[in-house]
Amino acid sequence: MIEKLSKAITLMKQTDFLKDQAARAGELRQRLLEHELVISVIGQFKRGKSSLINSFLGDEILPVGIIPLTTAVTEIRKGDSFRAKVYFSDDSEKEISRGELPDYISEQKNPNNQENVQVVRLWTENAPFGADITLVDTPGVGSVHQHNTLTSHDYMEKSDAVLFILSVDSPVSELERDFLLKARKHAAKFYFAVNKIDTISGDNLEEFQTKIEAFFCYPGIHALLFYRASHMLYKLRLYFVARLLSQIGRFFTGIEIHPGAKIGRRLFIDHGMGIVIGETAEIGDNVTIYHGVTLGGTGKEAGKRHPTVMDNVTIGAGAKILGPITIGENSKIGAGAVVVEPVLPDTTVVGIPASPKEKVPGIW
Ligand SMILES: Nc1nc2c(ncn2[C@@H]2O[C@H](COP(=O)(O)OP(=O)(O)OP(=O)(O)O)[C@@H](O)[C@H]2O)c(=O)[nH]1
Ligand SMILES: [Mg+2]
Repeated sequence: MIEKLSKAITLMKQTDFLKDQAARAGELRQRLLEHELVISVIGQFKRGKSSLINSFLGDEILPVGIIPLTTAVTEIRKGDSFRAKVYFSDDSEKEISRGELPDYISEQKNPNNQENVQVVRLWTENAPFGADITLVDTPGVGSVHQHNTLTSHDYMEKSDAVLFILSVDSPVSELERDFLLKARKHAAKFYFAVNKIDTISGDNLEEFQTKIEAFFCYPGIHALLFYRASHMLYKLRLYFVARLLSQIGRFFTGIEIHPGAKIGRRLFIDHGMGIVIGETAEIGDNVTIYHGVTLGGTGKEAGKRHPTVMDNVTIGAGAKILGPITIGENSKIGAGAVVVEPVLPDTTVVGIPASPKEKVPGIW
């Protein structure tokens, strides 16, 4: 393996445009040579990252607390006995005792990392893994201290595996969602763990699991990830690659979103299968779409051929919205409706062709 990698690096170095890849392959080769595997524990502040590592080590070694706490990265390795060393940004280093650890890695003692700690390395005989593994505790993502998020992001990039910690306090926050979306090109190395399940009842735990499933397992989420990537390529005028990626997304999710479509924030696609969204379709924020929905053309128009769906619209299963018409804000389209005329804001339409329906309390 190492030999093949070395040959590939030599070849890559011969071309200018593969320089980055050659450097990355060089790092990987070094890691393989050193038998080093880096596993980082990352997550929003206060999710219990440091606590989890402590219980893994069976030792209250890392400081934990109720206000955002970890301020600098700690790399933990197996050693014969406890030893810790601080590495500063100016390349100086210092051996410290166990009692001094909080002076460098906790926000209270080292606010905003004013000590300019780059990393603290500690060796402990309690590590239940071999010397070739490094376990990394990182500062919380999204606390008021922005440097913490940046540090976690850096570590996410250089780790071989990321244990992303969630907690039952709140299902998945906007911060976590943003972090994960930005990290999606590293998705293959992510593993998830949920903390603090002792704090809620069985019923609440079930509710939490349902919410989490919706986030991680629904094809709608995956379809949107494919769409965001293909839309970016489309904007770069890489039309063929964009379409190709979109078709791969369709194959895996059963949802076809043309890379040229414009989609706002928090689109929720429930069940997903059989959804088609055309090239010139536009979707606002907080829209919900059920399976079998088409935002299509009639075949008669050129240019803008597909619908515009404004904010907060819900489109029922199997509804077909055809042509360059606008569906006004807060409207609802009944399941199976065929909509060929514009729909006013705050209106519910049903039937074929769809027409406004009186509000029925408890149903809409
Ligand atoms: N009940 C309960 N409390 C927990 C659990 N895990 C962590 N905690 C508590 O949650 C608080 C935060 O824990 P930390 O381990 O400091 O969290 P962190 O993710 O490292 O926080 P930052 O370093 O600030 O990002 C502490 O008061 C812990 O005692 C758990 O599984 N159950
Ligand atoms: Mg911590």
